[in-house]
Amino acid sequence: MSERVAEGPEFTPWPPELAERYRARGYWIGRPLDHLLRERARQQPDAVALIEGERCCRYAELDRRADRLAAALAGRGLRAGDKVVLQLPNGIAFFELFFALLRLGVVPVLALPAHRERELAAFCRMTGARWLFTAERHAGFAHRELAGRLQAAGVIDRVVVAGEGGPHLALADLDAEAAPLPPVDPAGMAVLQLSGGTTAVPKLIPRSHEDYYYSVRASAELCRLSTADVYLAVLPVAHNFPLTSPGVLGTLWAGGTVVLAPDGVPDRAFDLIEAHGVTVTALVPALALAWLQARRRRALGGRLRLLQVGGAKLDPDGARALQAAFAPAVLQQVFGMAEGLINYTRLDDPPERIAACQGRPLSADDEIRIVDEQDRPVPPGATGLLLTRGPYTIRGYYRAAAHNREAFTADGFYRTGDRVRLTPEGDLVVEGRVKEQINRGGEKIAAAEVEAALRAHPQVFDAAVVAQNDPYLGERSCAFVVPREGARLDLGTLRRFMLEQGWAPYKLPDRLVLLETLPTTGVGKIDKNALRALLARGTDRTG
Ligand code: AMP
Ligand code: DBH
Repeated sequence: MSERVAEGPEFTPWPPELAERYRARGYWIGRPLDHLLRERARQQPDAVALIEGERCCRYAELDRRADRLAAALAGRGLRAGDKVVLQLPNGIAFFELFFALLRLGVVPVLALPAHRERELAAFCRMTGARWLFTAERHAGFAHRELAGRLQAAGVIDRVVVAGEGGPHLALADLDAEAAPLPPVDPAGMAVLQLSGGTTAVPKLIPRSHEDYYYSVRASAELCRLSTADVYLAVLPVAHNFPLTSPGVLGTLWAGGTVVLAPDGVPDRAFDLIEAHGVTVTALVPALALAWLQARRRRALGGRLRLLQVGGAKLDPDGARALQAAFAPAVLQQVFGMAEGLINYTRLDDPPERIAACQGRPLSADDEIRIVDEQDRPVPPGATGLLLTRGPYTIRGYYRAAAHNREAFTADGFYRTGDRVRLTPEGDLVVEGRVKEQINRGGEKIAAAEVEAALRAHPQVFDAAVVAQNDPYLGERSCAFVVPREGARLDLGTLRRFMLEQGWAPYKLPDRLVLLETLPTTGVGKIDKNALRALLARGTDRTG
């Protein structure tokens, strides 16, 4: 396995002949991503762009604030090409900073609010980031104190806090006269997205201005977003789905209004849908099922027209129940990845078609191949591994040359690790996965990362983590642990250990099975199929 950190190029460009095609077809328009805000601020300065609680921010205000913030950050030494870590919950501050950084050509790593010192430190180590933009508190967690610890440990130099800064800079105090900035290269990196990952060291996804911009525009067109639309963001906006599919950025491109909610708790979300005339929102299946329960006990007024569900597999029965409960809103299945490719069911597809598949590629130039283990195409309709390349799918992870040789084919197709089949109508159905990952209600967990975290415990001899089916989350994580001689281990101990070690809470195992040895395959690798079979049989000893 390839676990060396920080070797290889930051960004792998597309080959010139493909880049030329993507330009000729109008996908790449040679504009930096912040152009979408600039244009709208010029066309409709007084329209409301963002709403957070009682606060609202108009297009011109957001545009001006981003310029002033960019000037202030430049004044404090941030320069084009620098990397920073952006970790903010859903709110106006996220987008002020997001656009300010884009304008400077500073590349944010889009951390999730759930990330803790382990993840944040890894992002800094991999990118050389010295700045962290974070919240004071969010969802009961003191982010500002965590930032202080990272600073004391020398992981970062500068902290900017949205809220009371305490010993750090407060975002509100960063303000300077807007000044002209050097132009940003549209072919260069705009953001570093996070991969759900399969390796012990997380992988970062470099998205260029023009490829990201294209996926946003094409997604907004596919969903027919207009100035009349109001998008409700309940998933964390750093995530590719609510950010770009078409998400917040697609809504801003179309000149609509975005309502930023701290979470997706059904009653609060339903109130927002009614109060703001929300037309579009995006959920993961687990949250969609919670909304379904809520919908059965309360009415929902308003003008919701599009309910997107993605990030993990939505089963056909769940899809049909959502269609019935939220009619006349149209259900849309979205099967996407931060690496690029996004599949959507179309708004006009018959309801049964929408319920039965995960959509089809966004772009006419998304190339897909469904292959067997030897990369040979499977017969039509058969299940195989999904490979893809196209105008908004990366050609390489950030500084991960060795891993890239495994994750991409020689001709540049990304190995998604998803098992899919193609229906006669040309839709994709997700049938499973070969990558060693747990998809916990849409939150992806790399098994290798958790295994390494567990092996660090002094009483753990060895560990293997697999997914177990869960009626609510889709999957949950189950850790098989071989304790050292005489050790006494239980789930609570290991969960506390991982928290103390600074891991994001969603990565803690949901279940523990203690074994005397881990089963191995003929070549001596841990046999995860045997572990999954053990779970299926239910003959284990659980802690
Ligand atoms: P990431 O690479 O972390 O952005 O996660 C993308 C992965 O999430 C995909 O490769 C799929 O494994 C999974 N995924 C996303 N959307 C869906 C969906 N609608 N149905 C099934 N799996 C999905
Ligand atoms: O799961 C994902 O990563 C995802 C799902 C839907 C995604 O990145 C997207 C849409 O853009």
